Amino acid sequence: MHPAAHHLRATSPQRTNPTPMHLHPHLAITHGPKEFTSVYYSLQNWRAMFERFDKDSSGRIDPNELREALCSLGFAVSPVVLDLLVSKFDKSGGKDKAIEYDNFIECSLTVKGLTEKFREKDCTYSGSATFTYEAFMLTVLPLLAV
Ligand SMILES: [Ca+2]
Repeated sequence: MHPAAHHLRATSPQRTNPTPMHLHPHLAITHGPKEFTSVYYSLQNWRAMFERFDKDSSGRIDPNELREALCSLGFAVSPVVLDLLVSKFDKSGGKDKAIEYDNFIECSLTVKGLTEKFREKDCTYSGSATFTYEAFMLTVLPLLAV
């Protein structure tokens, strides 16, 4: 089991927060992905979201399902990035080209964190931003999935 899963299961199952995560852009600045999950999202919310996006009920999120999931969370990624995400978070060794529940949460939070950090530097939403080496490292390192 991934460490993030332990973290999630430690939260109260009664806790609910129906507000979509992209409406809380300020929260990711002070919380890493895992902390964000434990504080603001219950396991039930994630499970419901996973089941909603797992259209074929395969128990895994394939690239098409992931694209729709990320889109509905407010993140439009290119096919190349989508492929990279699936191969990075598919912990089955890459045979299935699909992401299991725990890794889907981690994937979503990583995309959210990275996108919001980028948007801090891309205030006009041009899709382009300038980082110094120092700023880049400080931005990306806390969000790397371990
Ligand atoms: Ca599926």
